[in-house]
Order: sequence, then C-alpha cells, then structure tokens
Amino acid sequence: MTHSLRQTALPDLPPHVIVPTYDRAALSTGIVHLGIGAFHRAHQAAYTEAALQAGDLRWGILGVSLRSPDTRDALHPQDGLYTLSIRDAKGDRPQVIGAVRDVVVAPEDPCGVVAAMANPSVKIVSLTVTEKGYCHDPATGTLREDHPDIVHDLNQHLEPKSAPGFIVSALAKRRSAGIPPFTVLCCDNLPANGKTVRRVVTRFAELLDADLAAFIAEHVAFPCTMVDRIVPATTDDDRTRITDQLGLRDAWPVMTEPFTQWVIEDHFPQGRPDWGLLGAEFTRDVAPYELMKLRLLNGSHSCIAYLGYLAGYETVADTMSDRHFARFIRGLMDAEVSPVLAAPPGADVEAYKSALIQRFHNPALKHRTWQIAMDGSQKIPQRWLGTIRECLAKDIAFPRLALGIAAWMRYVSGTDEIDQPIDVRDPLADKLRERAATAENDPEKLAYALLQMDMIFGHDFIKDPRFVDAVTWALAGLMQMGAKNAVKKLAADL
Ligand code: CS2
Repeated sequence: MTHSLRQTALPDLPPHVIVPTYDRAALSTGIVHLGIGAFHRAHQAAYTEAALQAGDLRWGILGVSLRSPDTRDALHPQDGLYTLSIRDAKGDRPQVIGAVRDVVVAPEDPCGVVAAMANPSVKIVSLTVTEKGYCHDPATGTLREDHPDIVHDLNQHLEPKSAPGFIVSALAKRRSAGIPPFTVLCCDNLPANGKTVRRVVTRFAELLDADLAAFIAEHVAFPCTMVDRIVPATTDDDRTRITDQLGLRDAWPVMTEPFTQWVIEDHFPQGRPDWGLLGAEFTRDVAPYELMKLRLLNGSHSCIAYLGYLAGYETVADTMSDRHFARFIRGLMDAEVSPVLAAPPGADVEAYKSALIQRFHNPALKHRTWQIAMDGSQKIPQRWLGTIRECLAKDIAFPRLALGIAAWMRYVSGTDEIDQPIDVRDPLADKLRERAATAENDPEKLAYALLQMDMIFGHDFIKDPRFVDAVTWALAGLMQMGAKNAVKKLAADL
C-alpha cells in the first residue's frame, strides 16, 4: 500500500523532489488566506515558500475555504503538505510546499475564522475567492447590498459567510482589542483589485458602523496586485501520476506551468515576506501591468473558452492546435487589444504576446475551456469591455471581440451547436438562460436580451448602435456557420 504524503514521510521522497528544509514546527501564522484553491497553492504559497526556505518563519499560511471542505479533507491528513508540479512538454518538476500550516472550513466555524484573522501574529489577509466572491456589481465595482450573503452578514456580522463580511468582522475585532489591522491583499483578476476590494469592504463596514468604516478607510492597506500563473483543475490522472513519481499518495497535488508573475504595490504597513526571492516585482503603479494581463491573457482566454468550447475543443491547448484559432487569437491581440493598450513603461508587448501564445500551446496542461468559461458575467467587463470601449472611442473595428461576446451569448443560452446541454456555471446562469429563452434563437433578439444585463454591460453599450450591430452581426454569423467557421473566416483577415 502506498503511504500518504506527510511531514514524517518527507525523507522517503526521491531526491529530485524539492522539499521544505526549514523547521515547519517553528512557523507562526503571518498570513490568513481566504479561498485556498489550486491557484493560491500554485502562486502566492510558492512565493511564500521561498521566503520560508530563506529562514523567515513568520509567514506560515492558514488557509480558509469559504465553502467546501474538500481542500481541508485532502490536506489535513497530509500536515498541510502538497505537491506543486511544474509541467510542460518535458514532464513534471515536483516540489512539496510546506507553507500551508493548516486549512479550516469557514461555514463549520465562522467565529473561529474571525478569531484566527484577529490574532496579532497575522499581518496579511490575502484572497483568491474568484471574481464573484466579492459580492460586487461587475459593471460598476460597487458592493451589491442586496446580495444574499451580504444581507446575511449585515444581520449576523459575528458569523459571516462572505469575504467582505469576514474581513470587516476581523478588522472590528482587532480594532476593539487594540491590535493593528492586517493588510488586505487581493489576488483575484479584478480591475484595480486593491481599490475595488477597499471600496466593497468600506461600504460594507459603513452599513454596519460609520466609525469602523472611517477607521478602515484611514488605516487599512489594500495594495493592488497583478497575479499570473495558469493553474488548471487537478485531474485524477494528475493524482495518479504524482503519486507514482513521489512513491507517496498526494490527495491533492496542483499542476501549473513554468511561467509565473506577481506585480505588487508595495504597501504593507505590518511587513510582508520577501516574495522577491521568487521574482515578485514591486511597483508604485500596478494598473498598466494589470491591464496588459487582463486584456491580453484573460481576454484571449475567455475567447478561447467560449469559441473553443462551441467548436468542440476540450482544452486551451487543443483549441490552439487548430491553426485558425491560433491566428484568430494573435489577430485579436494585434488588431484589437494592442492598439488601445497603455502598456507598462519599458514593457516588450510583442514578446509578451508571443509568450502568451506559447503558454496557451503548453500540451502538458489540461486546461479545460469549460473551466475558463465559468462565471463569464463576472469576467467580461474587465477582460473585453474596457478594450471595446476604447476601440469604439477610436473607431477601431473589433470583430473578434464581438465574436467572443456572441459565443458567450450562445454558451449561456445553455445548448451547444449539436443541441447538447451546456453545464453553465455562473452566478447569473438562471437569469441569462431565462432571457436567452425569450429570443427564440433570433440573433437580433438574443443580442438585445443579453446586452440589457446592465450588471455586466452597464448602461452605455446598449445605446451605441455600432456595438449592438457588431455583436448582432457576429451572433448571426456564429449561429449560421458555427464557431469553427466563424473563427476561420476572421482568422483569414489579418
Ligand atoms: C482564466 C484564469 O479561468 C480563467 O478565467 O482566464 O484563471 C487564468 O488562467 C489566470 O488568470 C492566469 O494567470
């Protein structure tokens, strides 16, 4: 029988596997991380691991799952250890990460989570709760005061459910105990993520207690970040392969690519780990890095997700191996995104785009189009609409982005091109499907029905006939000829 990965088994691992060499028993918890999914474990935890390896043991991580017990159930028996495997065509490069001291499940003990966040050793509360976890309106970036979790948390603020609820409750507890506030570090793909979270959190606090809100506005740091690493969901094949390589069973290893980037606004009044040891970059202004990443990487990803899914491709790499798709995506970057992108000073945008195309081709990553297609209503504004708004202002055509929106519309209608149901995961899925159903497969009606979703599109786009026409035209073409042919047609006009 294969034994499980755990602290006492580390000496049994093959020598090529990198393992924590610091004294894990001496770690203190300096970071509480909300939303301990695969992305955190492949990104921020790996940067923190480098600081721990260098001997700064103040930065152990307490992981919090806001919903499911799965990660805790997998990692708890493993003493928090898991394998991070960097994969490309050459194979796996496994490293066992020791930074996560423990994982707790918030709904099982919300007061316990608040208490842990209020512990004086905690200097940073970081978050990867996905776009929808902030309970905000994606078009405006403001708190949705009618969100059921927010309504709950305002009534029962000592036992919260939402990320803003936990942060405010823990900050209130620290304030009344005279403990300085932690830094709130958002690591999600939101526009101006630190500013957005500050807005959401202070508004939530304002609804509870005006003094507390003023305190947060004055004393809590919310640095902006740009995070980048492609991390597909772990598959059973990954589990089996890693267990074979380790000779120990890892219930939840995480797969990722060689590339990693983290650009951070350096504002941490309570200190931070030396994430620069793994190459994190510190800057005063994250905004241009974030725009470049959200619009080029994530914007392309979402096009690949909807169009690739409809074309019958399972993964990003499969989609990109269709040369028409590869040309289409490069065309999207060159002709629609780049011309309106304010790039970071000194950035080589051409090299960045070429590297992205290469990353998307990584055959070792089984990054499902369906995974990226999730939660489109929360992603579209920052990935596509900013670019389109600027294209409209400069009279630049955006047929590929219009086709991306059309594919999203088709996707959220819930039926694919061969009449099979689509498992649409989105907080607005029901609303989107209901609206789509009223359109009876008429492209004009469908475009109009969905563009009226002001939570996504705001109020301006629907009034601009250039936008409405471009999307309607793309949708009509998509419905008539299918995703593969629609992409092929646009791939030809570079
Ligand atoms: C992806 C991102 O699932 C998605 O929406 O676009 O998770 C993407 O892989 C990361 O942002 C890469 O840094």
